[in-house]
Amino acid sequence: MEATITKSTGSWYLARTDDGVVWQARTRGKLRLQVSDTSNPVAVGDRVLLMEDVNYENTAIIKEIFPRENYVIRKANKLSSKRQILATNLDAAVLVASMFAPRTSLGFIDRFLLGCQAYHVPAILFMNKVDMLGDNIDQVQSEIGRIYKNAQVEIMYGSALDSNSIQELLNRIHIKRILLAGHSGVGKSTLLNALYPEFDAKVGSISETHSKGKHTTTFAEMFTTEDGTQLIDTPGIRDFGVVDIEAIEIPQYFPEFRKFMNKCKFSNCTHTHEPNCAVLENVSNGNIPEERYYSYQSILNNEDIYK
Ligand SMILES: Nc1nc2c(ncn2[C@@H]2O[C@H](COP(=O)(O)OP(=O)(O)O)[C@@H](O)[C@H]2O)c(=O)[nH]1
Ligand SMILES: [Mg+2]
Ligand SMILES: [Zn+2]
Repeated sequence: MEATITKSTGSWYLARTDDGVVWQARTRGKLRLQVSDTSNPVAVGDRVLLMEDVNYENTAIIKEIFPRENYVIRKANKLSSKRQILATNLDAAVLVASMFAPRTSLGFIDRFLLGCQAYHVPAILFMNKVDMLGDNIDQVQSEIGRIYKNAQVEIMYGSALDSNSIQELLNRIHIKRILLAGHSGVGKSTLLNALYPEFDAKVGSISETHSKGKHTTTFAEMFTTEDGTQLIDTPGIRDFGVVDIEAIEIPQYFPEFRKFMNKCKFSNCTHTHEPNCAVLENVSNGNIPEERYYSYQSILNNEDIYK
C-alpha cells in the first residue's frame, strides 16, 4: 500500500494511507536512498510503499520511497556533515521571520532562499510580529522590499496575534502542502494556531527541547486541516547550513545575479575580484542589492551564521 510520511524521527515514522489509516513505520534492510548521508533517510512528505509487518500490530515496513518532486534540506548541525531533510514534495516553504525577539538575520533568510531555489521549492517570507515595529513598519517594509525585489520570494507581513493580518497567507496556502520553518521563538506555533484554531491542542506539542544540548536532529510533523491543507511544523532551526551546492553553482540560485552573469568577461567568473565582472558592476550601480551580494560572499566563503 502507498502512504505519505507525516512524522519522521530518523528511526521510526508515521505514515498515513490515502484512506486515513496511520501506521507506525520502520525501514529495514536496504532502502534505495535518494539523498545519501542524511539523519533522516525518510522525510515528512515522502510518498512511500508500505508492507504490513506481521510481527507487530499496526506496524509496517517502508519498502520504497517514490521519487521526490522537491525538498528542503540543511546541515543537521555545525559539526556534523550529516544533512537533514526538513520536508519533501512541497507546494511552498514559508520562512517565518521576525525583526526582534528573536531577530532573523539576512544571512539566515538568504541561505534558506538559496536552498529553496536549488531544490525547486517556491519560497514565501512571512515577516511576523509587525505589531512590535510601531512607526517603523513602513521603513522595514520598504527596506525588505528593496532587498528582495528580484529574489523570487513572495513577501508577506503580519502578526500571528492579529487574525486579520494573516488572511493573505491563509488564502495562499489553502489546500496546499506547506512547510513552516524559522528560528525558535519567531511565532511558528502561534501562527499555525491562528491560521487553524482547530490545531490548538496539537501544535506546540513538538518539543523545542528535544534538540537542545544534544547533536540529535529536530523532528518535523505534518498536520492536515479539515479542508485538506497540509502544514508541516518544524521545531526552531538555529542555522541553515547550505548542502550539496558547489561554489560555481551558487550564483545561479541568486535570481537577481542571473541576468548579468552571462555578461562577465570570464565564463568561470566567481564574481568576487575579476575584471569586467557584470555582477560586481551591478552591485556598484545598485541594480543588485549589496545585502544580497554580502550573503553571496558569505555563503561562498563557507562562513557560518552562528552568533
Ligand atoms: N508581539 C508578538 N508576539 C508574538 C507574535 N507571534 C508570536 N508571538 C510570541 O512569540 C513567542 C514565541 O512564539 P511561538 O509560536 O512559540 O514561536 P515558535 O518557536 O516559532 O513556535 C510567544 O510568546 C508568542 O506569543 C506576534 O505576531 N507578535
Ligand atoms: Mg513552535
Ligand atoms: Zn562576474
